Amino acid sequence: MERTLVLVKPDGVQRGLIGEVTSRLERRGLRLAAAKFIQVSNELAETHYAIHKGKPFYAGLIQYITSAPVMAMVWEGPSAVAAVRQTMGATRPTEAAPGSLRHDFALEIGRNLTHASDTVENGEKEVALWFQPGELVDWKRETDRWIFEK
Ligand code: IDP
Ligand code: MG
Repeated sequence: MERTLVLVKPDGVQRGLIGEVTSRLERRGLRLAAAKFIQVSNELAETHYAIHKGKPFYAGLIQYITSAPVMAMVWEGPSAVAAVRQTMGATRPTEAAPGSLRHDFALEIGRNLTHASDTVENGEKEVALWFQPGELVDWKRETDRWIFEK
């Protein structure tokens, strides 16, 4: 089953949108596999965003993600990576599809509410970076067979 890392970033937490994000992923049919509410260290922020090191927005991005707690979650399901990215919307909120979270709740790229893994490979890496294996819950949901074809 495909897994993806989702973060409700500090702006989403401060604005009381943890429930909104979680609710949209639940109602889409994705299955929660892990969750924790944490203050992100500089070290974790820098490892997570290593790919953006050297870009003009990098320092601000590290400041942003460490400025208040985040809600970190692992969601799973068929095509979970693509499905979650679609529910979040494009990185720049003014380009996000109407109905997506970033369209409905954000205006600026530097305050775009959420993180979601962008590829299956990065999903696996990010889940391993943010969660210990024992923190992932392996479970069957009563509704799985009505949402997952196989
Ligand atoms: P993603 O979060 O949609 O995967 P990425 O391109 O991986 O987008 O960028 C990571 C995060 O860095 C974005 O979500 C956003 O918060 C921030 N970011 C990206 N580009 C800019 C920018 O041009 N200015 C400010 N922040 C940016
Ligand atoms: Mg990204």
